[in-house]
Amino acid sequence: MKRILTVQDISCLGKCSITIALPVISALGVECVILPTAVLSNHTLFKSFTVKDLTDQIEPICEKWQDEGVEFDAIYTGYLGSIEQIDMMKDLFRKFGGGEDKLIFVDPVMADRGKLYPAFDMAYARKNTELCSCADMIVPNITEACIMTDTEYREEYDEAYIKELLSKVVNLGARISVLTGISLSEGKTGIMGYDKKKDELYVYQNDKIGAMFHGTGDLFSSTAIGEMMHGKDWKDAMRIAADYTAHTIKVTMNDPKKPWYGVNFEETIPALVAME
Ligand code: PXL
Repeated sequence: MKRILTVQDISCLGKCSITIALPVISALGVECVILPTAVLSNHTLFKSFTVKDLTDQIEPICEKWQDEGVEFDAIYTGYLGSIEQIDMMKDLFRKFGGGEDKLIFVDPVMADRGKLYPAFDMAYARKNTELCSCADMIVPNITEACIMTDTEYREEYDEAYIKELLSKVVNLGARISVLTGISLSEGKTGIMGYDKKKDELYVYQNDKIGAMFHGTGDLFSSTAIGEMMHGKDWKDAMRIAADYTAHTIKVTMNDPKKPWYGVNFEETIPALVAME
């Protein structure tokens, strides 16, 4: 069985980061080891939140794992709490992420819809950009890609704008760069990615469902990495993750009692498992 280490916060309420990664990756039949960066009462898009920072736990936890000689097939980082934690990730990649067959997957979670998340500033964003340069694969959304490449964020854009943005993101250094949440025609949404080593461009679009929910980026990334651990190539993994995320948004919208803060992924996990 493959083993992933995911490093993100625990938002106790809110259906994001670890509370999505752990169930989704486990359901895909992949062991998911967690390294929580902080415990929050709820994610930061609620009107207020508590945070208990766990930075001082990262090194001692990693030391124990080193003593045990544990290895990971992939390291997946998501929402991190601070600049200091980003620096620690570089060390963690060196300790546990070396070797040709290991995948370092960075989702530079920090912004959406043209804005940084409430807990972050530009100094954090610059550090996050550095972390992307240490990864094998990165999956920024348009806002994150714009921030990382000093590009003007646009609500309305064409394919040329996305291609240009992707080429700038590719220059950050990861082998595979994927832009998420891109719409190349009316009523469509999906991804555009590029594998530098294979010189391979991949575009996938499915129907856009007219609603945005929190946590869908985490759902996409967790599904994609879980699928890649099953030996799916990155393009198939992206397509499955995009389809599953869209399906989950659709199902959530049909629920009159849906919570405002996240998607009903619990309801769609059986469909994901059946897609295997
Ligand atoms: O889904 C991204 C995410 C993860 N963790 C926390 C967040 C957010 C988005 O706002 O606030 C704590």
